Parts: sequence; structure tokens; C-alpha cells
Amino acid sequence: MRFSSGVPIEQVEVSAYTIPTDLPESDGTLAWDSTTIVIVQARAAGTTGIGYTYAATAAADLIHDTLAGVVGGRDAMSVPDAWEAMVRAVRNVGRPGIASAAIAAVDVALWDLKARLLDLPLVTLLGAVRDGVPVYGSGGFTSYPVARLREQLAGWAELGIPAVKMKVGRHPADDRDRVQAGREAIGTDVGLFVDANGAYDRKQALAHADAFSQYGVTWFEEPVSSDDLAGLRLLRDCAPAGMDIAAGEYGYDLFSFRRMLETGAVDVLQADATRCAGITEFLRVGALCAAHAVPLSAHTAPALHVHPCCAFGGVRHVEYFHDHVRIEQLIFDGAPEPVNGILRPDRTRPGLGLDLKQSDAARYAA
Ligand code: SMN
Ligand code: MG
Repeated sequence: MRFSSGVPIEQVEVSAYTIPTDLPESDGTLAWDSTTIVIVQARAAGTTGIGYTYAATAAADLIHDTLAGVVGGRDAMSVPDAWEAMVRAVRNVGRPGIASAAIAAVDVALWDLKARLLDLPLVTLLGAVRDGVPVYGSGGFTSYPVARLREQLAGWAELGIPAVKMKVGRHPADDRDRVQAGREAIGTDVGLFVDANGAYDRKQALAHADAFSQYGVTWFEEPVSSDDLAGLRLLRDCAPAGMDIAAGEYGYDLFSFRRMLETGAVDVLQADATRCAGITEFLRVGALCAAHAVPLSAHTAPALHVHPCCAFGGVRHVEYFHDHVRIEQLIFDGAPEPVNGILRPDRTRPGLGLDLKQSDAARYAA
């Protein structure tokens, strides 16, 4: 139902930018040399909100062809009304994947718009419970020569970032040596995380868990496919003490997160507001985590996640992902940087605190 009063959403515009990586990137199961960001600008009462997702340009098409019309005319003060209408509208194309990413970009733009209309930082609109959230540095791609791997991980450690994540699983025979190199680069006081992106089978993953524990690895992400919830649970039960099993980056809706939690598949649940239909659903995933006494970790997009992650207590950290840090600094004014390993929303700016650098972004128009 549309509201007869309120602040009508007048316009929803979408653009997409494809930014080459600084070096070829790969993980255990995928390789890429560019990343596409889809940006939504939503306008009401002369104010523009900005939202984004990292997804294929097909998400921009869905926003342009369908979602813009669905949210147009709705009340900018009632983000969940627009969100529910978008979810209904994608029924026949399927909610997971592109559709959820597209909804996310619009939902985030609407949260940013509402906060700007009220002249509040988004974290204040959501209700802050803390000033900042710890980050972990993330990259360490399997395509990196060992020298670059060491340099990147050491760089984060020197910045005071308390933990770093590297990729494993592309060449399993090399993983032990690469993890050893990663540990040597950061010294003994920085946490070392690994992400296999589902590359191992169960027995391989168990053997690697033991090997990695010798180098103080405390986080093993997607040791097996995220579709294998029983396999994740097996790893969770059998991994060495002090090694958390994490997954959730392909969670697109509340039901998939519920399945992951109900099966006891993870020690820490990951969620990505740019994939799981935006901040509206991300906050509900936080509630689901609380009900299962499982901490939440935000996957990538640090400039966005810093706001909702300061609005509830059960968040372990935000992923300071090399690709997205680069892109967010390249095309936005106002992307926050961690100080002593803590990322803080800029409370002097309304909304997400991000402004699109139009001419810098235009060079990458997709
Ligand atoms: C990842 C993130 C974004 C793109 C590709 C891979 C990854 C992670 O699995 O968790 O950082
Ligand atoms: Mg991952």
C-alpha cells in the first residue's frame, strides 16, 4: 500500500562502473581482473541518497527496468515499505543473486536518503551502540607472488590492523608454505585468517586445518563449499581449538542464514549487506545471530558496513577488503579509514557520509 502523506521518492537513477584490479586476483575457486560497482542515487525533496552493490551490470538493468518504478512514489521515510515491494517484484526472476544485489543497492540508497533528509549520520538513524568496529585486512590473493603477499599483509599489520586474511585452496600443495610466509610477514601478534572459498573437499580441509593451526590460524573461511552445511559442521566440530569456521557470503535472504545457523555450520556468520538485499535484511540477520548466540562478521564493502555494524552489539569485525577499499576510495569522497584497527563512521557527515566523485567515476563507466 502506498502512503498518501510522507516524502515521496521522486527519482531512482542507476549507473555502473567497472574498475580494473591493480594486479590479477584469484582465490581458491575464482579468478578476476576487474570489479563492477552498481550505484543507485535516489532523490526525494531535493535530497539525494546513494547506495551500491558489487555485482554484474545485470543488477543495474533490473534496477532500471523494474525496481526504480516499484519504489518511485513511495515514502522515503518508510524504507521497509519500499523493501517489501521490491522483494515482491522480483518473485519471478528469483530472489537470490542478482535480484538481491539489486535490491541491496536501492535499499542502501533509501537508508542514506532518509538519514540525509533528517540530517543525521546513518549510524545515528539506526541507533549507535558503539563508536567503531574492528577491521581485518583482506586480500592475500592466490595469484599474488609471495613477495606481494608478504608486503600486503605486513602493510596492514604496520597500520595497527589486528588481523589479516589470505586466500588458499588454488594450489593445495603450496598452501602450507604460503601460510607460513603470511605468518612470518605479520609476526606473532597479528591474527591470521584463511579463506578457501570452498576449494577443498572435507578430508583435505581437515588436514589443512591441522597444518594451518601450526601457524596460528584462528579463522578458516569456507573450508568446504558453503552448500555443504554438514561439511562445515564437521569442520567446526573437528577443527583445532581456537580456529573459527566462518561462512555466509553467499547468503541472499534470511532463510539461507537461518539454515546455516540452525545446522550449527559456523562459529561466526558472515553477511554482506550488498548481497543480502541491503541494510534492512542485514539488521535482521544480526537479530538472527543474536538468537543463536553466534557473532556476525561483515563481508567486504567497509564504507557501507561500518554504519550498521556500529548499530548492534554482536558484530565481531568488518572485512577491510583490498578491492573494495581501493574502489571506495577511488570513487567516493568520505570513505573512512581505520585508525589503530578500528573503523569509525564519520559522524560529521549525513547518511553514509559518501559522495560520488562523478568525474573520477566516469572514467570507469560500464
Ligand atoms: C571474496 C570477496 C569478494 C569477492 C570475491 C571473494 C571473498 C572474501 O570470499 O571473503 O573476501
Ligand atoms: Mg570469503
